[in-house]
Parts: sequence; C-alpha cells; structure tokens
Amino acid sequence: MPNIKEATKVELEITNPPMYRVILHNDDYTPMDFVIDILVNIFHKSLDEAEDLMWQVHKKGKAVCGIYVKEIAATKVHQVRSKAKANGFPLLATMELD
Ligand code: TYC
Repeated sequence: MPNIKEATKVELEITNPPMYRVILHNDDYTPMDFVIDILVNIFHKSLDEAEDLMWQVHKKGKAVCGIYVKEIAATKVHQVRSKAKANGFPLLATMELD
C-alpha cells in the first residue's frame, strides 16, 4: 500500500525546498567599497544594486541580499565571513528561514 504521508512529504520537498534569506549586517568598520565588492562578487548584484543595498544596510542596520536553498545560503554566509576575516573586517552575514 502506498504511504501517502511519505509520498506527500517527498513531493513537497521536491517542489518546494525550504528557502533561506541571507542577511547582511551593518558595522562601523567595514569599508563601503568592500561591502559593494562582496555584493557584486558573492551575491552577483549589479554595481547599482550593490550600492543601493550597501546604503540600505548602512542606514537601516541590515538587509536581505538574497534568498537561496539552504546549502547555497550557507555557502554565501561562509564566503562573506572568510573574505571579511581575511581582510580584517567584522562584516557579518547570517541566514534565516524565509
Ligand atoms: N557602516 C559602514 C561604514 O560606514 C559600511 C557598511 C555597510 C558596513 C554595510 C557593513 O553590511 C555593511 N563604513
């Protein structure tokens, strides 16, 4: 007999994977140009979008930079952290369920 509950769960997972928001947080030390570079190179924003987002984070404290499946979101968070650390900046990215 087919297990309806399992089949439904599998179908939901295939069609609707949980998505995660990646959030960039403001701080007082990371240079604006460095944040823009991160948004262009890690989040694939255009220069205009990157500048707008950077200002949004700077003024409001945080902003969503993208929404991805879990593994991609985690990779972006890790890339931001390691690039920031390598350059001595406290820039922080986090992820949360969308
Ligand atoms: N507040 C920083 C500054 O004045 C710029 C900044 C923007 C830092 C966005 C982090 O996620 C950030 N240099």
